[in-house]
Amino acid sequence: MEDMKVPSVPPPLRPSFSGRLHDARTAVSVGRLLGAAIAICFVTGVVSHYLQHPPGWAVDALPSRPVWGYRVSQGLHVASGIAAIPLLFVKLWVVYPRLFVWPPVRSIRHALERVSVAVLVGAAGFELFSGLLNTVQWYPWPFSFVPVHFAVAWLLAGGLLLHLAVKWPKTRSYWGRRSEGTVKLAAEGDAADRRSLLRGLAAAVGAVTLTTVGQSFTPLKRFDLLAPRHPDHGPQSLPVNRTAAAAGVTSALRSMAGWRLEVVGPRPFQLGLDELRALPQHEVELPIACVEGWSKNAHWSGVRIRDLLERAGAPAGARLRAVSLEQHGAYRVMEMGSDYAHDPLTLLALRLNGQVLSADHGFPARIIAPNRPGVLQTKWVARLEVL
Ligand SMILES: Nc1nc2c(c(=O)[nH]1)N[C@H]1C(S)=C(S)[C@@H](COP(=O)(O)O)O[C@H]1N2
Ligand SMILES: [Mo]
Repeated sequence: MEDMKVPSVPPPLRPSFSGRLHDARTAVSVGRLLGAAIAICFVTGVVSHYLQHPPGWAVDALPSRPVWGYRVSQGLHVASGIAAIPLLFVKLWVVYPRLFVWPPVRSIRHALERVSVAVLVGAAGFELFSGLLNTVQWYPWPFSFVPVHFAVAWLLAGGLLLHLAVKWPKTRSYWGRRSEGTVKLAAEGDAADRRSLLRGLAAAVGAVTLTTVGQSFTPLKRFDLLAPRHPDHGPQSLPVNRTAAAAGVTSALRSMAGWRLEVVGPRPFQLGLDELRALPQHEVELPIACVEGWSKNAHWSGVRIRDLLERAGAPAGARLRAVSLEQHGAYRVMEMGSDYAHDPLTLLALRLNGQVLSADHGFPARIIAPNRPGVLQTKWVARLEVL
């Protein structure tokens, strides 16, 4: 590769690289796998963001089907992000000799290219690192995760497109086995080393994927050794993200005798737990799909939200707001568009997997709706408002 040529008179402290794997063909082979992982991660991340924080005009346009849509999309988001970690390390190892190119800046174009690579590497490292820590709910930084992770994702996407555009002529000449650059390198006899590196990389990606993907892809749950959640660990065979104790609702739950669901609308009303149980009950099979990557199907039963809306005199197309007993916390208030609110599968659930909801799963009543991020499946519901 032209810009990796050893200069005729190297400065004294410049390291020299003799390994054959720092070549353009290896960079392209690893880079396109990394690019594919980042592309999946970016698209699913944008989907997740807009399902959680839809702009006002889009609230009613979000679809409540397929019921498993968010589950698959967010499972892919976290799996592709985790797979990208070994890919990024190997890609950086392959190209790091370029840090020492001499002279460090050859032209304005070269300087801009190096700056854009720095932005790309920084953004990729930040996204994968912050995302991984988010899956274990560890936030060792002063900013709030969601907006920053979202903003830097655009920086990463832009940086990646720019990088592809700048490098395209060269990338193309090393793309296939028969490409001109590859053929030239092969004549120098390094194909076997490259194959070993790529096999090792495939093994690493396979290992991190296999030991984490079971958190959302239940057929592989036996191998779920490294993910923070296991689909079978939790009360009533369902993991818990935030317990009743962590949400500070345990004392409120102790005096549940006085609990009444308040429904606010053109014809407001209140119902005690026994009255809710006396209404027509519906059963649904729907997943909780946490934004942090774990998901699991469960069997829910309770009252249809649309029946409650109708009783409150909600006009057609009305939206819904649910407010939790929880006093603090980002997820105590939730809104849903009319598609979700009127879906026959959207329930105010009272039972989970054949039992009364446990405190950690949202007793006395929680929201469960199809194709929604877990953060919007509000627990410990106190009030429903017709909007
Ligand atoms: N009121 C309230 N509801 C909540 C939460 C919360 O912190 N407070 N956490 C949400 C998140 S992040 C998830 S993934 C689901 C988890 O539901 P589960 O604990 O029943 O599995 O509940 C959601 N509902
Ligand atoms: Mo969650």
